[in-house]
Amino acid sequence: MKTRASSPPLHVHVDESTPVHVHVKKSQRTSPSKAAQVSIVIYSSGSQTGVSLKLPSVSDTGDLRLTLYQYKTCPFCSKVRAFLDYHGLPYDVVEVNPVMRKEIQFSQYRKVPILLADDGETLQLNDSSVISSAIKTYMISKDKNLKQILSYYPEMKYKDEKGKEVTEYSNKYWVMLGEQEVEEHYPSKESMK
Ligand SMILES: N[C@@H](CCC(=O)N[C@@H](CS)C(=O)NCC(=O)O)C(=O)O
Repeated sequence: MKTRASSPPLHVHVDESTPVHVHVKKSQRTSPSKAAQVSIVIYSSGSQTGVSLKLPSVSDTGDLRLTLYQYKTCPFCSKVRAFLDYHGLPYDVVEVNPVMRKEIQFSQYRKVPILLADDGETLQLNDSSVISSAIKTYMISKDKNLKQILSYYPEMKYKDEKGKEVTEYSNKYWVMLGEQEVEEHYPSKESMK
């Protein structure tokens, strides 16, 4: 189990030419309500130039319990861990044996990463891009549950040129928001990049 939440809020004072590494001590899983918002602020010659990184509070995911099925060395799994860590979301990890793959026997989708997300009902999220886009959408959307959000990423199966069945997901690179949410979170087109 991992959490990157820290308390009190962390401020790092550096000048613009100083590289800085921030290590946040791992601790036991905290309840969402106890999780702190983390912001990293860059100051130049004593004056605040702006917040460079503001992570949403863990409470934005409510009681979502996450379990990541992965191969440690898989780059797509690493991408998902980076996403979850960046957002301070706690998750359990199940290491999948790449030969037997017993740990993902429950799944018809035979690749990793797979994320099981439980917000009262256990849902299976496949594909690193779907995982990041769907969880980000969930964090922003106030009025949709995860099941509704997953319906925006429908599965498509097709055969490639060698006749092998391939599974893909529509909209996987997109955070799926309503107009009002876009205005609130991405006020300029620049900030959507
Ligand atoms: N498009 C997928 C690709 C996932 C993928 O190809 N994962 C590899 C491991 S790095 C896998 O599980 N391959 C099937 C296998 O090992 O049997 C994603 O972004 O998650």
